[in-house]
Amino acid sequence: MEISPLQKERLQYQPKLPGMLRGGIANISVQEGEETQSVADQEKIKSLFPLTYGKREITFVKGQNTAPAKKQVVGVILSGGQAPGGHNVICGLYDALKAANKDNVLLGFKGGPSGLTDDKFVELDDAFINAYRNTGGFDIIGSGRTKIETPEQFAAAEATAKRHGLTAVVIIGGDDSNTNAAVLAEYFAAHKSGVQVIGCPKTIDGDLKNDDIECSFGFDTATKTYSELIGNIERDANSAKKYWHFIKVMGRSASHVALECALETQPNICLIGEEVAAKKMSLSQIADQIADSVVARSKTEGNFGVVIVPEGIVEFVPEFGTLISEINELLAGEKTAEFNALPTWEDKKAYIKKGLTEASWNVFDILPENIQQQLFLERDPHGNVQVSLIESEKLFSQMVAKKLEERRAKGEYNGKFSAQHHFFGYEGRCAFPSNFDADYCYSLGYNACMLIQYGYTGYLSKISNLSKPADQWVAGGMPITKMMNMERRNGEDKPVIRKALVDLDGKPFQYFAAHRAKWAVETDYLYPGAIQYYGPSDVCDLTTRTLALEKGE
Ligand code: FBP
Repeated sequence: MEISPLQKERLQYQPKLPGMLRGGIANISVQEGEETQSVADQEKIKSLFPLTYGKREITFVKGQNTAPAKKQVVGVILSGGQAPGGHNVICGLYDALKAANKDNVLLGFKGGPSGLTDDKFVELDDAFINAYRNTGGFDIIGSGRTKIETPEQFAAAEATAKRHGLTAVVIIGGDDSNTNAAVLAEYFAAHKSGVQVIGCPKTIDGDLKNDDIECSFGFDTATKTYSELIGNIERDANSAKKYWHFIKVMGRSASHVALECALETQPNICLIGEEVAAKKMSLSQIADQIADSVVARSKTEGNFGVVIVPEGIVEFVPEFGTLISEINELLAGEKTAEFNALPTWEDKKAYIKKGLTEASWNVFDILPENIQQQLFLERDPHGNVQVSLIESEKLFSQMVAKKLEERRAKGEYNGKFSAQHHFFGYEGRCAFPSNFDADYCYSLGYNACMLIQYGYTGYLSKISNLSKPADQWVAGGMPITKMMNMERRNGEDKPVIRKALVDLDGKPFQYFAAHRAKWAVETDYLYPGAIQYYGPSDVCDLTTRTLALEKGE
């Protein structure tokens, strides 16, 4: 297969490991720390995870490896959305397994968790692995969003494990997938199947983080990719001075991606969903905030600007949330068919008006018609509105246009407003991992092997001190149950890893809040440029602004 010159070079890149993992497998010793407890709902979580709850924190140190010599047959799964660096987790895991014992085996289960239940696998060897080093994507074995949750699925996973003599499974995934890893670990422990389960923290959304996990992998590369593009658009906007660009960025619920891109590019406006919710802002207030910037800039800088909109924004707008749940109620069960059978959009609107409260109808009524219709397009298997399909970048630009015409009529605005729309999501999920993600991911995989060797289960591979150079990184493990609490999901209380939303008191948001008034009016754009893989370390190994600010740097 033909490969690009950059890919050829990247295949040769040797990822950096934390200092304590650099002396070879024989020289990695373990230190156990404090016993742990879950972040909340301790009694409940303990009762649900009697065998894996409360285990100790783990740190690896330089020293004599005392792990029992045992042949390992490990299965690895990529779960959920792609994130740059996933291949390197597998490469790090493979290299450590082979360094420990060349007879160790690594099986890649294909297409996500269903690969384990359906026993679809490939045995990974040097030739296979070498073609994927430091590359983006999850195509090495594919990914999927199947959740292992029914008794039949657990039994099928156990049968696969028995068939191959698996000693461990490594699940590379986000909060839901690692919640699943904890449940699977407990299941295997209860069935005395001898299979350990280790998780690795993945998601470009950056919402799998807490006191122990400083960031999920992929966030660094994805936000750098989006920021490069946003910077390029800013420069184009500042050159032509004729467009307002509305840019939606991925991040299903939390706004970490939008915030990081704003810190890297200093746009005129960046909406943060968590702030919208905290201040209970309405759609109209948000549109006014953007219109204020448009009006002010039209008088000084010109009729151009850049607005970043997080993908999950509308869910954070309280009145919109209420509208969506009323629509979900209104069309529950058979009522969807009744609604779909109505011949015209006008008939449908009349049906909706009858079924909504007055407050929600008023919100619905001010939406542009294309957005109104998007609310009734595709629905998920539970019959809910798929909020991520709503083109919120267009929603806000259309609302702003309306606001500006009102202001023009009052003599408050005399500019020209022309909008361009963009959505940056998939283009960032499979980029060549930045040096940071390449190093971090390789270390996560290598470290997962150490956790397996030392017999741990229900742990998340943990690499910390990430804002420092890699030789100062700290390798270890954290029981997944420590990160869990009880939450209501689909009408039931479920144990889940707590999702990290943007902390409005945290330093990244505070920095943004302290500067945004100036950015809204002036042209203070920052142009980060493309990810650099070769060159000075202060460019190539740079971490995110979010991580640096969180660490007080
Ligand atoms: P994960 O949480 O599985 O990492 O996926 C995150 C994400 O990339 C979101 O940013 C986005 O909303 C979603 O996946 C898109 O999912 P899909 O690939 O199924 O369209």
